Amino acid sequence: MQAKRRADYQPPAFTISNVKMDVRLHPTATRITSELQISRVTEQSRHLELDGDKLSLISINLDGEPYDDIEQLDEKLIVRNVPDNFTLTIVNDIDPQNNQALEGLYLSQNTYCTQCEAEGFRRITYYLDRPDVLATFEVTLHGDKTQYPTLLANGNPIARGDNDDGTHWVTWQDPFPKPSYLFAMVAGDFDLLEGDYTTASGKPVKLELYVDKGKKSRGEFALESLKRAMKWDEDTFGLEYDLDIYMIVAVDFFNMGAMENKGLNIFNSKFVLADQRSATDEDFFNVESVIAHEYFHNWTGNRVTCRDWFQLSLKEGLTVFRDQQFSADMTSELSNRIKHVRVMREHQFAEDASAMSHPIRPEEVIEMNNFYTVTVYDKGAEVIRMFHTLLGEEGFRKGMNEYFRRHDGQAVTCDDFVAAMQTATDIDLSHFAQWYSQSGTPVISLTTMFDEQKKAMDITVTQHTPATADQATKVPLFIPVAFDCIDENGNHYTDEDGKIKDGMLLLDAPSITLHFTGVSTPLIPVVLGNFSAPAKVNNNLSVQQMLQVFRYAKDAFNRWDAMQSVYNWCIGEFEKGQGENINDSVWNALNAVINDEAQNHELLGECLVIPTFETLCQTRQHIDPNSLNAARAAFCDAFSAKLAPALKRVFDAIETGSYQYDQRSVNARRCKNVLLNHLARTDDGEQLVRQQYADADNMTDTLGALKAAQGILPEVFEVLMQNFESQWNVDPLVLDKWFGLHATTERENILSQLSLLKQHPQFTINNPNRVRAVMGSFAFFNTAGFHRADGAGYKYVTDYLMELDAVNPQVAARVVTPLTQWQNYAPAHQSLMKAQLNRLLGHKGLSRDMFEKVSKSLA
Ligand code: DPP
Ligand code: ZN
Repeated sequence: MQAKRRADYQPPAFTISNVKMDVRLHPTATRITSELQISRVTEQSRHLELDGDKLSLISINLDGEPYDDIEQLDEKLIVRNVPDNFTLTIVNDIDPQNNQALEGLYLSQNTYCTQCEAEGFRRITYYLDRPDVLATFEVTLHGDKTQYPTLLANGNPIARGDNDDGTHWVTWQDPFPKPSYLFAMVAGDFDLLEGDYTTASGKPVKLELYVDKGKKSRGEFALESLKRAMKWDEDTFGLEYDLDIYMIVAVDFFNMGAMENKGLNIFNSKFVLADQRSATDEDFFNVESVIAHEYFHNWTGNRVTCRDWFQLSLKEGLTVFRDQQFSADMTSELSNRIKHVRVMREHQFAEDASAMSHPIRPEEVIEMNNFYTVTVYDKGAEVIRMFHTLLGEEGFRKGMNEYFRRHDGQAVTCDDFVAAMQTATDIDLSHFAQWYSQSGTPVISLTTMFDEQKKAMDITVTQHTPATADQATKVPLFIPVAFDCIDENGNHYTDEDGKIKDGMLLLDAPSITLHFTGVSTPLIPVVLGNFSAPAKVNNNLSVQQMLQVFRYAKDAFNRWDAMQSVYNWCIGEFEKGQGENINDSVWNALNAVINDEAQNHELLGECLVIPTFETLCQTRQHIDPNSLNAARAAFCDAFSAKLAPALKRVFDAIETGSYQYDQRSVNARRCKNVLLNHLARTDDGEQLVRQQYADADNMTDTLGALKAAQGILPEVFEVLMQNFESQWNVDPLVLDKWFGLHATTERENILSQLSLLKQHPQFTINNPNRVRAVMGSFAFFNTAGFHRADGAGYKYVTDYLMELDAVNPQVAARVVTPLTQWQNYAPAHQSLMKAQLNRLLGHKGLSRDMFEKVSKSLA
């Protein structure tokens, strides 16, 4: 299978200015008639090459006449010897019902819907299916009137009527030229929530949210979130919505989270439906953030789109940054920042250390669907955040204005974005732009030299990016490092030469030495405040110094991070079998943290979360997963045993009141549930868990009780889980939580448990949410089960992936990720993991998606 390279980009030889499409829906033979206005743009070829996949071609006309000078290849249709300007009319059939890959047009339960990004439009009709071909679309949908009363496509409805055969039709027109990946259509029978919005310049917009029948009340929060997002984008970036109507449709079968199709977003119902009883605080947060993300794409993605798919981060990194800023404004800056840093450390750093390592703008791709990654999205957003840090709020806004002024209506590159930003700053961004081409996680190391006599201290800050699978040599990057320095009494210092400006050191060389004077004891460097760059830090602090950072650092993120380092150190002691090295001074300090921050539910809640196994892996090598996991558990046991009275006191004092989704209550519930997790390991555990489960008036607390019991109180867990299942059996989204909890429970017989889950009447391999809840959760988060020493966990996942790959390659290629990240583990695990990857590679009919990831991970 051939890789495409960014360097080989060629502009299209032809372009399409207008598409007129007629769609007659039928479960197994939907008829598409598409009339394309085509012009030659370069002289490079006499033949037109269209993309098409799994289509049955019925006829082709050129300027109204049947045309037979064509050639049909596997995924191409070549129309030979075409004139410079012409109309091509193509008729073809497709089979939505048997489309289980969920790309192109498919049936989700009884709803027809589409997913075209990245290359799904070619499964609907023959087309120049690439983002730099922009056309206006007019689409007429015909469908059964009773079964599909709602017929939707992009843009505005311009006509509708009835046919003689019991079907009806609606014509939609989208005046904005768009690439095919933003095409969408939907047919179904829904409950509709309606809203209105008036833009800052006074234009009325109709808002429509389509959900499954009976789920209307669960859509209200999403609709309100949409209004908040529209307002925020006007206030923050001066960006207004441009069509008369904005529609969102929720469907149950969806590969991604949601899709920003012009004027017609299609969403995984998980990111639309939320109410107090069925959704957790985290679900509410995610709904608001995904609704905003897709809305923000209307400018960063749709109005200005990508020239080619290598530029994906142009729209995704930028839009993730925008949704992060929005969420921080709607909720809280600190908990948002921590949430995103966790994603970076748990998943992005792991990706960068694996065979799938790639820069935020990849160089080489076999299957584009494999590049909707934490690197392109989340590291991409971190790069945009660094622009924001370097340019400041005002400069960033100025750069964004320039970006839209230059490129509205165009398909552009990451370099175009950087060039627009360059107009708003005196800093030369050419060095900074290396972040687009270099993969890997830079490590920032600090070494200190204290001269007691001169009362002086030097701190040398060095950067190093280790080689990655895709790039052997690395260059020094331009890294904004937030820099503070404290002494043991909490006094703050800045360097003599003023290299640190406004608390920021621009590390633009392999290393920089900072000089400090007037210091009587060694200083403690406090770096990367607010996670100012996507990097790791080697700071060599003692545990006492980490605790001082927690006490004295100004930056709340640094304080949280110091606690993470303390826990990481403690777990390290347990790994060495020296848990007793954690002496009373450490336990007393932890006790003081709990007491001192008892009122600060937000900070305390975050600070009491012990780093996950995945995070711990990022600071270790040749890991024996089971020893590390056991050391972590042993520390958690010691933590709750030593600190029980303080934990319990704070737990008892937290009043969460009756359910409200507001920041104060979210913080209180979060803190309470984190405390419950620790208390579950104490003598009071069982009673507290049962009590909370019984009293809960909301899903956050219900789930909090179940999670606290999981793996710690097995009998209580079983009883409560049975109760939960009987209550929520008919609610697929809630049942996914139940599936996920079972799949992540560490227990000896987990594999037979997984087999039972797969036989559950509500489980189906065709629904990505269900597959992710069971197999995804197991592979990603059940450390003891997945990493069993006998390799049975790896084999179980592999067997399933062989089955899944034939159904839905995109989802299969996601779930395989943990197996491909074998590099970090001890040799015994490496060979067991590679053995399974080899089995996959030898599997007949492996998809392009799986082939790319598996073959790269074995290369
Ligand atoms: N729907 C995906 C997202 O919004 C891909 N565009 O990120
Ligand atoms: Zn996106």
